[in-house]
Amino acid sequence: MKKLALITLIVLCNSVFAQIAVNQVGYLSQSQKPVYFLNGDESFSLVEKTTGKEVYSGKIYEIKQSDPATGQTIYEGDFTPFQQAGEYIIQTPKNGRSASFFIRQNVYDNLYQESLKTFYIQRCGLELTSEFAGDFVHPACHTKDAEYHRDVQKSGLREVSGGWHDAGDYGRYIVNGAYSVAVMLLAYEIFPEGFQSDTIGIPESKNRIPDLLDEIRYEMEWMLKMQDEDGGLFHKVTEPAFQSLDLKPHEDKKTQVLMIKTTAATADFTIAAAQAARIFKKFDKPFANQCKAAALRAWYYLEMHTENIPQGGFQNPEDIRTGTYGDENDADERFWAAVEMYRTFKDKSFEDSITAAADKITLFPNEISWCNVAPFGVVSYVKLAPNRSNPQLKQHLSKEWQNFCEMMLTRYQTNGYGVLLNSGDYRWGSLQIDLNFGFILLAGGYEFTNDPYRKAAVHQIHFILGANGLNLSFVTGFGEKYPVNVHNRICSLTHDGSIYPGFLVGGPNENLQDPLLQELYNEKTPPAFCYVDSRDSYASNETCINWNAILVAYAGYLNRPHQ
Ligand code: 9MR
Ligand code: ZN
Repeated sequence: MKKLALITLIVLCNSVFAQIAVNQVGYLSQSQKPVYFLNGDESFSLVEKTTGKEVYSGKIYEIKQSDPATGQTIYEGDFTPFQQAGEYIIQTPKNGRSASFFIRQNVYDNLYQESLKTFYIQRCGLELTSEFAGDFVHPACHTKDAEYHRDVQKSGLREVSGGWHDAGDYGRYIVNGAYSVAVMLLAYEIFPEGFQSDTIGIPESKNRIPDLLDEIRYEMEWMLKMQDEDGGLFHKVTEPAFQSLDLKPHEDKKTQVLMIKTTAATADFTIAAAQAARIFKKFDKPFANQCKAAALRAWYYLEMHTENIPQGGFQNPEDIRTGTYGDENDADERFWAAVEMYRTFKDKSFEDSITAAADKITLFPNEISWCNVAPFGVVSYVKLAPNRSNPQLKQHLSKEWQNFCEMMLTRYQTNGYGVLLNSGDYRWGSLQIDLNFGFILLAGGYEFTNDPYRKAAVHQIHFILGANGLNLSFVTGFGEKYPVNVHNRICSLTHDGSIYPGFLVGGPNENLQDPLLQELYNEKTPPAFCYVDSRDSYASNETCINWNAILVAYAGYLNRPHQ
């Protein structure tokens, strides 16, 4: 009860600008510029922050009564026509003032750098130095050889150091690691101009290879070690059970355990390795070839094991209690894998596998995430497969994709704050689900040359950075109000438990899957409010590599020059 009172107090203290929701980082000069209010008023003023001078004023409209996700009645204004670079706030008599924000070109350049840099901060098996990691310096962690779990039926130890810590825990999971790589590589292929920075401040910066690819390579090298001789991938390597939140990475001396090979992990790896084989060719031929050979071996493993192994997806045996990333259905991963194999090897047999896999799956499921990846495969095939590809297949996939985009456009037009999540979609990692929807819509905006798609998609960054019912930017260090008590063990490295900037948190989770959420909320809580900025809320306030992967994809896109 005491905890509850304290948290309420924190929420109240923070609510100086609780009546006006804006993108607290800011808006690109040419972009749409929405603002939301909780009280009706005639008009709003856009005011220069330093001088207090009104530079623009606009009308306020009621747009949404009893929005299902928030229960709020929401009013909207828009200042799109105003493009002058500067720092501003918005105010109205009844709503008070908003958080301050910028309007300028490249307003998300820092967001791109830092959101990508978080992957360096998550690196395992390497000493992080103050030059690059600031307060997050630590000696190399988790470098001891890992033990095979008895289910693997192999003896001895295996050297599998490297890669990124998955999330707030120190586990490393192939499904999620490969998926994160794959999402970022797809974004890089579609919008290469946005991802060229070679100066984000990692050890490989200024080596004339985009830092995105350097960072991805760090994960790829680890994943290559996780591939067995028969081509299959060990599902994960983790400590047996999650340990204290205060355990620093290098102080975790427990031997980590390697779990059985799974087809889901192998399919996800196939996707990433096939992409890497193409993309790294221009920078490092031997490495690209290594990825190519690994992709082929992984693919053969999948051909030899056409059923989902283990049946029903990976589950922990009794003695292991870390994350599962168990996928009930690996057909969508196999589908995307076939697409990437086809694009890399250009062999018709892979295209036949795409067609066969496409028939078995829902191409556009209700959730796009690590266990539902088909839409990325669709985008990759339709946009990037060679011209001579199967026209019927292309047409079929395009049609489904466009239907999805139409559905998303309707959501944008009807949901409060223009979010693509419906009430009911606020699951674990909800914000990333929103960005995934948005990214597929964004790419659709180019495929179908439809401007409204792009606008609705870009709008999601406003939602993530503060234009939402909580008036909160969900990215650490960005905006006036953002999460400060995230669930991530690396916070134990700082004296005040603070976190590096650029991490996207999981976000509101209406399934209340941790004890703190259960204590604070119940089934009557509006879905979008099932969130708490506490390190104990792993189900709403953790960070995770795949959530940041789609943030990097977005920020890179928005960071393209000349827009
Ligand atoms: O992101 C995962 C989410 O979709 C699941 O519902 C949840 C519970 O199984 O697990 C999430 O992934 C966690 C992983 O299992 C372990 N590392 C932290 C991940 C983020 O919370
Ligand atoms: Zn580590």
